[in-house]
Parts: sequence; C-alpha cells; structure tokens
Amino acid sequence: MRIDSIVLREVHMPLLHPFETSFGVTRQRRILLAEVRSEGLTGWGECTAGERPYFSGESTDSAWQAIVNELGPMLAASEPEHGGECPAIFRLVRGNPMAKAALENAIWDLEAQREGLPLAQLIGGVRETIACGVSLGIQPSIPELMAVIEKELAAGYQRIKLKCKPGWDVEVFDRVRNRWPEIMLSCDANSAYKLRDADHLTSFDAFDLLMIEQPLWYDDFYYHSILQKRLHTPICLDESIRNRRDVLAATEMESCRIINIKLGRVGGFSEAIAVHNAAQERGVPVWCGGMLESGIGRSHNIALSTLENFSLPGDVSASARYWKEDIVEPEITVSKAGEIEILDTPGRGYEVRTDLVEKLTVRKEQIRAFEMVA
Ligand code: OSB
Ligand code: MG
Repeated sequence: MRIDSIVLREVHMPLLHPFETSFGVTRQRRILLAEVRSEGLTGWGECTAGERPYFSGESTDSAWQAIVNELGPMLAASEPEHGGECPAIFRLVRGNPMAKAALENAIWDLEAQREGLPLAQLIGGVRETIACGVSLGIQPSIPELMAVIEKELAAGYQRIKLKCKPGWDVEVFDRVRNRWPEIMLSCDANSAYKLRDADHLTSFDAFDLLMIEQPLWYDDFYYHSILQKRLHTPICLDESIRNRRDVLAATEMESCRIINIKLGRVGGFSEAIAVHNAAQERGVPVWCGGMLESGIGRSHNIALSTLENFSLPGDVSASARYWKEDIVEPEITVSKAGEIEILDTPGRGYEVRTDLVEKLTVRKEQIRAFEMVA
C-alpha cells in the first residue's frame, strides 16, 4: 500500500483516578497517536510509552523524537503490503519498541480494513469475547482499596491485580484474602524487590495468588529463575520479555510460568504474535497487559487478546475506568460477566472521535519521507 500521509499527535488525557505503582503516580496521560493514511483508508496506532522513562527507557518525548526523526520517514518511504513487514522497515533503529509499535499497529489496522476483516480475524484470533481483569494502583489506605475491589467485582471483572511494593504487600493481601477467599487475585511489583527479599516473597505463597508479576529487576531472567525455584506462586514476567527470544530464554531458565504480553513493549503485532506462539509451544499461558491506553491502544489490545493462548484475564478493562470521555466510539464496555465482545467491523472496530482528538491535541506533526537525492 502507498503511504499517503503520516500525522503524529500528542494528546493529553486526564485519568479519572491517579494510578500509583512502585515507580510513581500518573495523573494525566500524554499519549502519542499515529494516523496513517493510505489509498482512502486511515489506520491508527497508539504509543504506550509513559510520561517518564520509568517502566522502560522510553517516554512520550523520546518516542516523539524516534518517530519524527527516524521511524516515520522510514515508513513514509516504504510501501508495506502487510503490518508484518514493519520490523524489517525499522530494522536499522535499535530499541524504541513502543515508538515502532505505534506505527506498525496502524499498518495492521489499515491492512485489516483493506481486507474487510476485523483485526482480530486478520491475526488469527479465535475468541468472540475476551476475559477482563483490573489492575488496581496502590491506594492511600487499605479501606479505600477494599472499596475499589468491591466496586470492580460488582462490575463483573474476573481477576483483581494489586500493585504492590515493600510496605504495601502481605498486610494488604491478608485483608483482601480474608474478605474474598475465592477471587482470582494477583500482584504486580514492577521490580520493587531484590533477591535478598526472597524470604519475604515466599510469604506471598500463603495468599493463593494466581501470579506475582515482575518482582525483580526489569531486565532480568537469571535472578527470577532463582526466585521461582523458591516460590510456589508462579512468577509472571512483564518488563523482562521484549521479544520471542526472551520467551525462549525465560522458559529455558524457568524464570517464569506465565507471560504478560504488551504490544508496545515488544514492538507491535508481529513480535506480539511471535511471543504468543513461542509461549504456546512451551505450554506457558499468556495474558494481555495494559499501559493506561486510550480507546485506540485498547482496541489493539482487544484484538490481540483473541489469540488462542490468551487463556488468563487481561488488564484490558472498560474506557469508563480511566476516562470521563474516551476518544473512540462506541466506548469500550465490559459485561457483567467480565467480558469484552469482539466487534465484527473491519480493522480495529472502534471509530476514532476525530473532533475530540483534535481538541485534545497539544502538538501535531506531518511526517515526510526522507528527501530522495537524485
Ligand atoms: O506493569 O502492568 C503494568 C500501567 C502502567 C505501567 C505498567 C503497568 C500498568 C498497569 C495498568 O498495570 C494496566 C491498565 O492499563 O489498566
Ligand atoms: Mg506489569
């Protein structure tokens, strides 16, 4: 397909509730959106980089630079027929997976529209609904957390994930488990612990957690493998898994028993599918992570979650948990059974509210192909 134009924007979207993890608090998202036009169709991608380079080395600003200076011009000069060609188009640029994913996922959206297929179907998805969980940030107090859990369970969510860190862990799990002995409960440390905390982490086994997500360093397999040997609770890796080869290394070393897949973290649909397949071949279940996305990134996550090995509830929840007003139409909703229904519209399936996007835009740049010197 000929790339007619690429427009990159930064939109500002205040979260309804501050989101606190072991590495900080987010109150407002600064989200990059890529709008790619080709032959009468428009594909959208979202960059999941955080405002600060604390989850990974990327940030809204670093991704802006990477897209405007490098990746955007590369894509503008190419004629991809498939989203799967993007990794080769971007191959000279190392790292920057979230910046790459913003563009690659827009091409997948375009390809699905051109084929007249829902994106979920284009990638080989097998589900008509996906299972949803929630990720709950660190709260000011345990009673406030209990109230939030009560609300999300009543809304139908199938799994509660608690962000944790030293000082916000066993006491919290104990109170939650006492009140709800049967729910699917997990935790996510975002690398808040060290191997010397191993004794403390083994005490998490008492709470029948579905998994402990990324307890140790963001770039580690080895120390997680040592820790996993001491834990009954499965470790789930998020930050550490960057690509398919990492799945092979982590499963070979038994660093984890579950894998979280995020489109941005692995660089887009091509690598996400490869990660999914590698995990499936090794009998490791996966689930779809979230990065506080707008409806655009969320719609990509929904499509991804229809692949067969997404057998655990994801952090893909309703628009209304994050935003007063989402930028897609219809908004993303979750049923009382804790499921999102897959739409049968071609592409991502949720229309972009372009007027609202325009209103929320704080910077915008049209990207051109590198000048060809005759
Ligand atoms: O580690 O899963 C994470 C949000 C920002 C950065 C990292 C993570 C998260 C979440 C939020 O857990 C999940 C969501 O989008 O609801
Ligand atoms: Mg995580």
